[in-house]
Amino acid sequence: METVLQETDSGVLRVTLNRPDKLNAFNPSLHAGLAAAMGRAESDSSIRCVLVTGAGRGFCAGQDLAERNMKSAQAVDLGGGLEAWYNPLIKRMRALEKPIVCAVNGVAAGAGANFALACDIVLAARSASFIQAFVKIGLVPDCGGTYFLPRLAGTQRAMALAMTGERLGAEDAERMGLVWKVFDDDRLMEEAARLAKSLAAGPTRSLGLIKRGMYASAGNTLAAQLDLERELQREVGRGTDYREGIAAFLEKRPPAFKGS
Ligand code: T3D
Repeated sequence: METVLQETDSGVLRVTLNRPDKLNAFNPSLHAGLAAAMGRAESDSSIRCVLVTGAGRGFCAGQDLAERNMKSAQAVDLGGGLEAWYNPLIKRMRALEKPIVCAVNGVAAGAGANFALACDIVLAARSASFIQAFVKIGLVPDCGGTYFLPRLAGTQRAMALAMTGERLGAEDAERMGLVWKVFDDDRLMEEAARLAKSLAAGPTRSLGLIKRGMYASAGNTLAAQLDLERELQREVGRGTDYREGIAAFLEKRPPAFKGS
């Protein structure tokens, strides 16, 4: 069975984590499948948006803990797994200059929660939840959790979520800014597909550079950010989608963006 499913439709690459009996926990096969999907999203210009979700009742329960069953007293190097799999995944997601929509269909725990937060727009089913489960097994948040959480929710909430490992319901996650919108469970995928399709029909270069600008701001001064905006605007201003946007406005018709 494929542990990561890839389907394309109308410029959207839908990526489904597919180990439902293990709540889509990360194992080497799932990591390899995600790396392949990222490679496709990076190299195929017909893909203009990525939509990530999970099969079954969970989104992703983080690291597959059965793979960490210690049989000896020998020390383990968990940094190796982060270096090999998780860190490159998160870096590639943030560097991809195309939108990534995440549809959190159920529980998102540990690395699964932070993998969701690494996406650009996060939607959640009303029954979904987020758990910074790391502390319950004596670990610290990874997959960018210590970066995303304080920035999205503020240090106080980030600290409490990480230190208690408390389950956060979708509506509270929305209130805290971890999630863009919550939908009734039976509407989540329809709404996520609608959003992804509309982004895929958008001005892809502009969306990609919006992403670059927004994510650069965390480490920039206002002056540096203004300089960056000037350069990004210069670049999109040379694009055909900008010309099309202006023409469509003046002709009072919807724009037909080509993504360039
Ligand atoms: O090791 C490194 O590389 C370091 C990096 C670590 C990154 C991390 O992600 S650490 C955090 C790992 N994740 C967790 O600690 C979460 C563990 N799971 C849970 O706490 C619960 O399963 C949930 C709260 C997520 C959901 O609870 P519930 O009651 O809805 O479901 P369940 O019955 O616990 O799970 C259903 C099945 O999925 C069950 O299998 P079974 O008994 O039916 O065969 C369960 O064992 C399995 N499962 C759930 N999470 C994991 C898992 N199997 C392996 N690894 C999991 N993480």
